[in-house]
Amino acid sequence: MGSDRLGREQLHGTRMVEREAELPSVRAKERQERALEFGLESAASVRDRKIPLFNRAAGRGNGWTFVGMPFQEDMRELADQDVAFVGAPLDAGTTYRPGTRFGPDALRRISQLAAFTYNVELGIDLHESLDMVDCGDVNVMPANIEKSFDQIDRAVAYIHERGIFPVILGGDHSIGYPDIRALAPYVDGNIGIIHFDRHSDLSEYNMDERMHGTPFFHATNIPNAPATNLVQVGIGGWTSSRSGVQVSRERRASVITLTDVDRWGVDRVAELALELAWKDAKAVFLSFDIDSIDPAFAPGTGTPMSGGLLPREALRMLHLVTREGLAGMELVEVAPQYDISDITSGLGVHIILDVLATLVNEGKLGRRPDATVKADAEVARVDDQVTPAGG
Ligand SMILES: [Mn+2]
Repeated sequence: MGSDRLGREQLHGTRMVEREAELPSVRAKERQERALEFGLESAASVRDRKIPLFNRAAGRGNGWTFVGMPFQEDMRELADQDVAFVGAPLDAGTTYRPGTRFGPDALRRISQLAAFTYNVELGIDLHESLDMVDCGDVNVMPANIEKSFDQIDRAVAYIHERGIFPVILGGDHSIGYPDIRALAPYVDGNIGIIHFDRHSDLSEYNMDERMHGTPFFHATNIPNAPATNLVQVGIGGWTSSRSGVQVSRERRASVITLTDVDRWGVDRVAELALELAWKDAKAVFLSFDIDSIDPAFAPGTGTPMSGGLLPREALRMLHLVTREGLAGMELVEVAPQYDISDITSGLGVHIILDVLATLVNEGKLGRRPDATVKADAEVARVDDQVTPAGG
């Protein structure tokens, strides 16, 4: 053995591993403390208490926020806004093709197309009528669906607690359960659910877990979210599970199929959906699965099923079923890997903005366009009085 004998100590790797001990971690600690302060404490089930509830490091869609609204970095200051967008980048609940963890980013990115927030047909400029912020993403646990539910529940409840309308950007449909669990304590009475989907999502478990075919089984176990106020629109095709349909029958949920839409027409089924969801209820939540739309228009999703709603039908229905107001909404199952030219995420954004516009136009959220005009006129008149005439 000569002096050129190679030992562990000669390895570059050994020297670099040793050097790690000498590297400072001042900035990393500062960043972590700031993230925890601004992002709030996680749910009790999360062991690592250094993980904040809201992800402050990422979740801004590579710099984009939803329709370019301000990023609410310090969540302690969330107080009197009208709308809070929040991402739930989860795909642990997908049973077939994953990818919805990238849904929030895809929605935010393509939402820049709509960043003018103006719609000529609806006669509305959302930016003028609503104070909106993007809260970034909830820190979900990719390998633990129940901890992820606790995180989403806590984050969405934080938004409800402040009387702010949450728009949850999914994520697979398993998040429907924590989204409703978060709302339930803030409603003094029953909650109706309007659920657009090709799948009934009413099974108790998929593969022994509460995956994306199960949210409404567990949501309708919540005492003030009875299944009799659950209206499911668009259910059909070859992937609906029999166990979910059995639950729908036993619990007397209402199922509106595409055959119903064709036979009775969009307006009449929408009227009925509205009536059933609101029957003896105090609030209604909208759960919109993008796969309720025909895959020709929404291919970017894990479990597409042909024969779905046309975008125009869905948008028309949404205008009708949301006009009595909503307590919150989720847009789920956008999986950008399977998308083409961002058409699915783009449609998701369109749906969200149309719902917000309807709520504004019906006087259920923010400032109505005519109220904005009146308020501006009021300000102008006061200005006229206090400003000396001249010029
Ligand atoms: Mn679904």
